[in-house]
Amino acid sequence: MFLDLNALKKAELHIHLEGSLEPELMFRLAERNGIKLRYGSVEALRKAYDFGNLQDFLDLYYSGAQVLLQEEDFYDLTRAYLEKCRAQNVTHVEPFFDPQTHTDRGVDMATVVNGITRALKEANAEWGLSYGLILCFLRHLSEDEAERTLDAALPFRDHFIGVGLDSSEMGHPPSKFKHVFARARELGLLPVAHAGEEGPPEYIWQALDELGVVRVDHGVRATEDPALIERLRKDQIPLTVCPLSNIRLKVYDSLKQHPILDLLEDGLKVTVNSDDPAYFGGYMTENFEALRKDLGMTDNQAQRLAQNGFDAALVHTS
Ligand code: ES4
Ligand code: ZN
Repeated sequence: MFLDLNALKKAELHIHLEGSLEPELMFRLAERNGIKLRYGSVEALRKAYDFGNLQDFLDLYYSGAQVLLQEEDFYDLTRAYLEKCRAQNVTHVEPFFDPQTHTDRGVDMATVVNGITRALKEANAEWGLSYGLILCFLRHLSEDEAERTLDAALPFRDHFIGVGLDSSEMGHPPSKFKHVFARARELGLLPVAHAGEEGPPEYIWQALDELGVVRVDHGVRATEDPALIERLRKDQIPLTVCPLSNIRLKVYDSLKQHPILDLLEDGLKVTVNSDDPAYFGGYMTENFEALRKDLGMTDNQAQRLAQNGFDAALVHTS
């Protein structure tokens, strides 16, 4: 008998809350807020989830997020994701959110943070889920806008454990955000960044050496640079790898080409994550199952990958 991957205790370290917005909830929130969606039905919307690259996806992801307006919307979004975690035995989460996607539409930082935090606190009280929230800066916008976002988040400093960097990678290297990350670190926020998803190994070096990241999101293009692989291995820098995401966004043609198990066997601290589960066809269990089916992941490898998720966590609440 195979190990039950749903029952396996897991931690998720790379999930964008806005990327957990399922079409059904999107339609429900659109109706509640009097917003007309470009797609006529849940089925038509799901059909549009056929992406050629990261930017194709981001266009739909930002458009979908427009239904999020009230504190209750952010609460419902987060609560639905956390219920999924409960069903899949994901007992620790460190989710991202993108405040600029909302504040740039006139939604208050307080509305966003309070809705998300209420759902997280509730899940902790109801079933003991542990968590740490990470605020991401949108890298296609300027560093100055990131600085102002950090300012706006300061009244909520206690609600976050870290800062991240996401959105369109190409042409927006980590070095662009050196100053804002330095200030975040001085505030005691732990730095992470997306790097080496579509971008070159050089962006991973920059995330490490210029932003001081303690964990790299994706990082799979490190395989192109042996010296970088050695650095990640020696320093045990965790990589939050997202297998189904990489296939849906055409980082690899097929999961059979995915390097995650090679990286694991090379001694890197790799973890499995869902990224944007509502858009990429699966949550944590589905990502693990895909690795078993297409890459022949063994039960022992599954257990090591799941344990790495807890080892790589930024907060250790027991
Ligand atoms: C993202 Cl897959 C991915 N990459 C970069 N930024 C993102 N934001 C949401 N999902
Ligand atoms: Zn991501």
